[in-house]
Amino acid sequence: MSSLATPRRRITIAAIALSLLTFLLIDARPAEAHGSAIDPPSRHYECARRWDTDWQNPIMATQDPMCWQAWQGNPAAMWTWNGLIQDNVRDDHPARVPDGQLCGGGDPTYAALDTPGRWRARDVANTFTWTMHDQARHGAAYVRIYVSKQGFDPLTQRLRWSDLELVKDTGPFPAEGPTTTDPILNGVSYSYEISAPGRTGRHIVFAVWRAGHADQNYYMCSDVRFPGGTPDPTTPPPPPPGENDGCTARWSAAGQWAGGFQGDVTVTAGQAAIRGWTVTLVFPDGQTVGQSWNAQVTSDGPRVTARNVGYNGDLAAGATASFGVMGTWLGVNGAPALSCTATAR
Ligand SMILES: [Cu+2]
Repeated sequence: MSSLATPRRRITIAAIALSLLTFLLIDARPAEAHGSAIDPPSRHYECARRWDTDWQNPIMATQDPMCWQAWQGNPAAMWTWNGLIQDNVRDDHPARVPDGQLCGGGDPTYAALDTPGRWRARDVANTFTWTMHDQARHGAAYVRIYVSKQGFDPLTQRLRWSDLELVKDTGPFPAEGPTTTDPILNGVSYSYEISAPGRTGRHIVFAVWRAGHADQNYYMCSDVRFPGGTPDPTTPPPPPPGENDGCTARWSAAGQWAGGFQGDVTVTAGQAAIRGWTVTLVFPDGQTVGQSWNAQVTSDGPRVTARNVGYNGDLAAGATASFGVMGTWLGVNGAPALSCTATAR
């Protein structure tokens, strides 16, 4: 009997060690995550929250067309709603985040957030409470909150810096307060009273949050509707062509062994020639990527960004390039979600 007990105990210890490691890995993900505005919600937080597990449901196209075009454009960006950041901006936000790209934080991965249209808007009074969430307890060097000026039309215009009025600058503050019990947020929220007089109808509340631990900057657009103004047209204008039609990316698992895996990605140009590509991979099970080849690869938690290198960015229409990654996994090794953004020739 004891000869059976020993291996069984060994298995039990191994199982406990594995579940502990899995727990640590899973637990590390919220800590690496960051945050955004949650009320009124930023475009990316709202779309992620509403459609996260149902993002291919075609009903979204009519119920929530702006989220639909964002999910269609880049699902990986929506899953990483908490990672819309730019590093090392040195407080020169307009230099990194040009006019027309404010809602996407100047990051092409999030370009769909800049598309004007009928984003779901929260009804607010001219004085309202704005709340953001800090998952990783970064605190802030500052949060600067802006509201668009009267006359700006979020249905038809892309947001520019000159469209905005600064209504709040918090200055530095530490991460403070109780951790929320919400499993997705899992951090601390900060609320501010915002006063935006003289405005009616649809507007955008834009914010820059510079984190307290590093020169790490978050950008976020929340859609609101002040009392008065004209209601939204019932027939929306047709959405402009997608920003991400220039290429597609396909994953193929090339190998898997204890703790490790290798995968190959094939990038295919669309109906026009391109001169560069960026593939975003979001790994569902806490995998991390170590080595890579034929691409410049950077990782931010589960989100891995791969850019072409000098010799494989220029592709004729329909032509392909490929790159590979090697990484580690534990417990479950699900395939990543991929999206591809091209630079036009
Ligand atoms: Cu962070």
